[in-house]
Amino acid sequence: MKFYVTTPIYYVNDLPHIGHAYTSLAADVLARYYRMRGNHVMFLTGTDEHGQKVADAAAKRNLTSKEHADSMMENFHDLTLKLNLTNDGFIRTTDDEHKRIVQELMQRLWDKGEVERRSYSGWYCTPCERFWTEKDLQEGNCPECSRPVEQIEEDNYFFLMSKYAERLEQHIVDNPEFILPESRRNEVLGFLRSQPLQDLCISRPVKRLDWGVPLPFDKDYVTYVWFDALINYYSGAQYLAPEIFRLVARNLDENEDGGESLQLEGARNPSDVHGESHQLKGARGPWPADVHLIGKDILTTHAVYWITMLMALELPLPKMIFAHGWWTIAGAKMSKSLGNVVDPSKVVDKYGNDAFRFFLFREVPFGLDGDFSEEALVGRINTDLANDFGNLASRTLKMAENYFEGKVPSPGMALTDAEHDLKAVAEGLPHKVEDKLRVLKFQKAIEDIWRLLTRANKYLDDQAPWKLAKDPEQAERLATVMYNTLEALRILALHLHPIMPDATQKLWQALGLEGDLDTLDLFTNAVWGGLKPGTELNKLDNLFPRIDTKKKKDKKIKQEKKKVQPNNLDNIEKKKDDGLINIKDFAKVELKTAKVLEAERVEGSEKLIKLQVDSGEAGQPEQTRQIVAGIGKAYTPEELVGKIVVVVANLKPAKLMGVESQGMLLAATGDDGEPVILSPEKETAPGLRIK
Ligand code: ME8
Repeated sequence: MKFYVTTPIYYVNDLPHIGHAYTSLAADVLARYYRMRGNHVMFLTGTDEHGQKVADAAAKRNLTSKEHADSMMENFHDLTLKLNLTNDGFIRTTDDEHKRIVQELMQRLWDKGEVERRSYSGWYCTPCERFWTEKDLQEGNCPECSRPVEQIEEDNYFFLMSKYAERLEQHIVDNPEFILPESRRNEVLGFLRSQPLQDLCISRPVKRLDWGVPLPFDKDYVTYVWFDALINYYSGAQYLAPEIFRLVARNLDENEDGGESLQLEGARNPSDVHGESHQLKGARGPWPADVHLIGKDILTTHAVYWITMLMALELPLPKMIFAHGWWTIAGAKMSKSLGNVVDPSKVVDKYGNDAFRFFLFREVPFGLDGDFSEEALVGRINTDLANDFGNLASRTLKMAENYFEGKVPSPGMALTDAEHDLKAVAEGLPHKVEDKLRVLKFQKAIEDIWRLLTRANKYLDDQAPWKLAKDPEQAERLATVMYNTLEALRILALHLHPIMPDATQKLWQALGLEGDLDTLDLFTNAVWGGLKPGTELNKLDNLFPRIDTKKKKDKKIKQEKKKVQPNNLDNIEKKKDDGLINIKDFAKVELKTAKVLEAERVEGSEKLIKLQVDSGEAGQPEQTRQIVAGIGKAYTPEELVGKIVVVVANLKPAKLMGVESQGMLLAATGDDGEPVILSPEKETAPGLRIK
């Protein structure tokens, strides 16, 4: 099977921002996923370098258009490296090979009578590079950018797009997944049904704009930038296709006279694509695209111009066009003038590539608009990645190290419902994820994967290996529990790899597994029980260190404290001589429930354990604090994670053995003199006030 995914090629008139990163990352997730499903994959991205906008941007910098494009494309190319994209090619519309193919296709359209020369007068918007009719205009201005338009009369070349209107509409009706999401499909159908489709002007006279691909049949004109740009999807599939596609094509050539075909699975024969025959060299390569990923801003150019053009060229049509939603900042469009453009490189430098990728696809359903904020990103990192994922990995591996000398234990034969349950969730996962990713429901796929993650965390909490470890008779049960949790982690690493390639590869190695996850087959590897007992496990650094949101808040609190009047009675300590305190005094002590997120021993101390606890108000963003407690002789760090405890939340921070404690954990002293932690009688949320 093959899978070909594209991103828009980005204009080199500006710098990349998180919107560009979003589309490219979505393509990368798909490319990685389909590679892991055994497909020959092609993933293409690149830059759109011709046209008026680029020529204008170059003129502003006193550079030639090519000099400008050469320097600006670097920013987009660098971003592919920063985001760890696995694109197979990076196409530039100034590549000689691309220009040659544009000319080849334009000549074909001309020869087939799909293009006509006409005298034309109309309203032209220079920044949008589009002609408008009188009735399109809004208050005399361009309906797209609201800028003034000018009346232009000239001869131009027109693609006879109108004659494909019916066929296009029928194709969209017959193929419900051709344009996704459905709202965008309806938008295109609405557009086609509301007005007759016009022919499209596809040339610009050189005297007005010379920065473009010359028309092969008239040297006084260049190709309209959108026509040149859209062809990248086809031209790139010819000259930038990974070697494997060329091998397939070569093998087919050698076997043309009826010898046994060496055709790889899914590689296409020129005559069996959509039942149409076409002669272009390399047609047995990745074409047609399986998914064109675009933003909702460029839907018409793709769903209407590009598709009718392919129809006219008699080339196979792409399988799907997916137009995703828009990222805004505090509800506003990103723009230089507002100064709110978010540079994806900076986000990656600060929070890591995996966290950025995860956030983009977890936070907002692909297809809908979303608002980007650092606060929301940090929330996801601390909750989903540090608490749920990182924690499961680190506590499981730590326990395996402590209880089984860092080796995968051999599970016992006796399995309980808990194991059957965990296994069933894991076994259902590959097909669930496949169903979601087929229609690009990234968020839903992540939710499915998280179901296994949550189940594994619960399994660990319920089975409490730290308790089993204390009882030699439970040795077999302990091995079973640890084996199953490690196995769940292995399945999680496989499924999360396309979304978080770095963290999952680290986890894979920590599980003692070999190979590059990118090259492994997902379905064969995701069979439950793949982990071999006896495998040496490796150390794992914290996959997603928690981001301290407290420092910022402390600063705020300090500033507010300064405002408190010194003669405020509430701030004056009153001495009591009877040893009793009144209710007001008690009310000053802020007691809260808190959830233990992480726990580890303070180095060099038998007694002290350092805890990260969430003491946030219920329903509010998480508030984490570090508490050092002298409970190390009675409790192991592993058994503390997940527990709801009671803390004094407004105690002045103090240092214990050099480690800061921001509060106190409440514990009673048991009969044996050892501490017994206080917990609410029923399972409660963290952050509840105790009064
Ligand atoms: O339109 N949110 O290039 P372009 C989400 N060269 N995605 C966004 C976004 C945002 N705020 N802003 C941009 C062009 N994008 C043409 C394309 S293709 C043959 C030619 C993404 O640099 C989204 O994918 O303006 C959008 O479609 C694309 O960047 C536009 O990039």
